[in-house]
Amino acid sequence: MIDCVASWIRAAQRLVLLTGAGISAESGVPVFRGPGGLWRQFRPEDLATPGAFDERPELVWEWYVWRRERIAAAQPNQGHHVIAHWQQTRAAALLTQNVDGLHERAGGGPSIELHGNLWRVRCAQGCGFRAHDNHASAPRTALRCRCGGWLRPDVVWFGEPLDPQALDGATRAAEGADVVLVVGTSAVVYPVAALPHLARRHARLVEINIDETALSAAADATLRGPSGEVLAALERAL
Ligand code: BV8
Ligand code: ZN
Repeated sequence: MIDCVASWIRAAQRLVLLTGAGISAESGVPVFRGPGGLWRQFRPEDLATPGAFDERPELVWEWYVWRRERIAAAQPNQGHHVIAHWQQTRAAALLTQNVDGLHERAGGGPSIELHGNLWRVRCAQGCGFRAHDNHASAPRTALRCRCGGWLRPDVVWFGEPLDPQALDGATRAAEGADVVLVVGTSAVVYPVAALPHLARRHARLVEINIDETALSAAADATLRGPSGEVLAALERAL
């Protein structure tokens, strides 16, 4: 199956990759769902919401600081590097749900970060302030904006709309793709989980995952295994 998918990639004019937390797992960054996805007794759905931040901004910041410290200690793995290589050599479009910035650190160039990036902060009161904020261990208390409001991580929480430009760009990429590789996502979070279904009308849809997911039945090919190893094997077969 590796050789077959490699032949589809070789022939692709518009290769699109959609990634989720699984691609960062081999870098030691915990995924959201399944074993290891919990922080203390909280699920991501408990903390990644505007309501949780309004009620307990310090607790939500503690979760993000814990994640930043894990991510700062992590390195992009071979899966990130293969995708970066394809962005540069095959004009591959990268759509990611990940907010860890590891794709960017792998050096492939611009991607669409559909759920934002936890290395950026923005004003929660909406004064428009937004900035990169690279220090991993932000003060244990939540950060204050110059307008007096809270600063929050510049990510999309549950119940919040995605950035319209990002979603529009990702939708056009999916609709125009001839090969879509969906890597390391449980494909349960919408509207991103709908993107592969937009593509499958006319594109080859390939799932790379260690497990069965909500998308598996719709895929033209599923490559079961750790994404870093599978992507490296595909690169060797090209
Ligand atoms: C929206 C950013 C509408 C923050 C995230 C009720 C109320 C409100 C909304 C809803 C509702 N019910 C449903 C919804 C919609 C909701 C949704 O889809 N919920 C789901 C849970 C049912 N969606 C939303 O709320 C979205 N917004 O709908 O707004 C709207 C419109 C207009 C006006 C107002 C509102 C916003 C969704 C974005 C939420 N933010 N994260 C942060 O990260 O801190 S979601 C979170 O899940 C992450 O971004 C993550 O990327 C994303 C998806 O998870 P995965 O990446 O797939 O990770 P997961 O752990 O699930 O899976 C890992 C996979 O990797 C597994 O399959 C595993 O097998 C595999 N794997 C593991 N290791 C490896 C591997 N594969 C390969 N190799 C390995 N080594
Ligand atoms: Zn402000």
